[in-house]
Amino acid sequence: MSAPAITQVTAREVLDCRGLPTVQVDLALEDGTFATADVPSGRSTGSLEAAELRDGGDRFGGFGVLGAVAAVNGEIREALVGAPLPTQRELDTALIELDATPQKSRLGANAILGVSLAGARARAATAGQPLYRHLSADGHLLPVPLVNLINGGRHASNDLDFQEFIVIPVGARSIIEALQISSEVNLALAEILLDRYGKSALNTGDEGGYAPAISSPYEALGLLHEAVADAGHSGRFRFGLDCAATHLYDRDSGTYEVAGERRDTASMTELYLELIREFDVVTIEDPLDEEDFEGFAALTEESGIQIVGDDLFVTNPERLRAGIERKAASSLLWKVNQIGTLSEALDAAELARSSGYTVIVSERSGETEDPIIADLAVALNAGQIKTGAPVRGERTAKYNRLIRIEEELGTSATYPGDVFEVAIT
Ligand code: 2PG
Ligand code: MG
Repeated sequence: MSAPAITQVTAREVLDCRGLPTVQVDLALEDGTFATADVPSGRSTGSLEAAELRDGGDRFGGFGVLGAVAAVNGEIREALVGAPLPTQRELDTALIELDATPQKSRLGANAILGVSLAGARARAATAGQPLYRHLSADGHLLPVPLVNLINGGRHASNDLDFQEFIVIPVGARSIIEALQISSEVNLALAEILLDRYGKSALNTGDEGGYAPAISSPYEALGLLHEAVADAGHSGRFRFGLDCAATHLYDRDSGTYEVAGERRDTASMTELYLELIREFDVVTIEDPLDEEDFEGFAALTEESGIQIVGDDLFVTNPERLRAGIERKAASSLLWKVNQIGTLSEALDAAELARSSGYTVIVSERSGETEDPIIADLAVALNAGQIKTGAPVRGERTAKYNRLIRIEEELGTSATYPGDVFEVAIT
């Protein structure tokens, strides 16, 4: 029996958490199924990401997405309506072929991804299954959250150069407990910040983490350790960074700027090794420039911890393959909108896993309340998710969806705990 026919595909502009427009796609089927999906958007983007179509001009400061909306409501609708809902692979291939550019720049990766994700939800809905179960018969692992409690870089208006200072609740037994203790640490952190720096230190960045007026990564990691201790959870957390270092790199001089100091690659490596030793840092994302495969490989080897490629790999299977060959990093940051279709992103995850790399399912800094990455993380049995601080609707939507999935899975739900144990021995 063939799948029910697509009766309508409709896109519109909606707002993301920064108040910028993004694409929302609805997909309806003849059996009454209705599915919808929102497209997220990054701010510290890799230069090789699939191309978001933005309108330019005056509307929304140039960030309008009416062009991408028109692509869905025009060409894409025409190609899909009336035909049976294709498989995910067929749908994504059709969208890629329709666009026919290497970066999805003609129709827009934002237009294409909205349809790809709405298609995934529609298939799950016609099968009467939650998305995580429809994508994987075996999805049972609740991801350990990499909780971003202090924001810097392009996500905050302070002088911290590194973008994310992360606590990781490895000592919890479930996602609900992981979120409880992470939230308690966040509350303790607020008290320390207020006490030490005053009220303005409680201003927050794009992912809901605090953005105190400090510049030293030592100070930021020190604050996280204090907060964990004050909350009474010493030993239950480990620590991580997303340095987003491409955005700190000066190509001409070959140096990075951190806390007012210029550092070459060797000096950055030294800094990281020191932070790892001193602060139990077990994962570092984008420690170096997105083109420095060699530097990534050297740091991966020398540090022995999880080194994560975000701007380095841009969830692109080809780029990831090149990285794997050169032993650059040991983990893939997995963001579907970096590549623009669910099938290609799943290919990247598969390649990472089969090469012994870990996979961290990730949000973008510009999110809506759509929780789809929670389902994707469980479907992939990824074991790790990065979705900001445990505050603000667009972040808690994902955490709250994980809580619900954990409940649905009942006794088969597994929270893996210290996924970093192996990496650091
Ligand atoms: C990152 C992401 C998400 P952005 O660098 O990992 O945290 O930020 O979406 O701005 O690229
Ligand atoms: Mg990153």
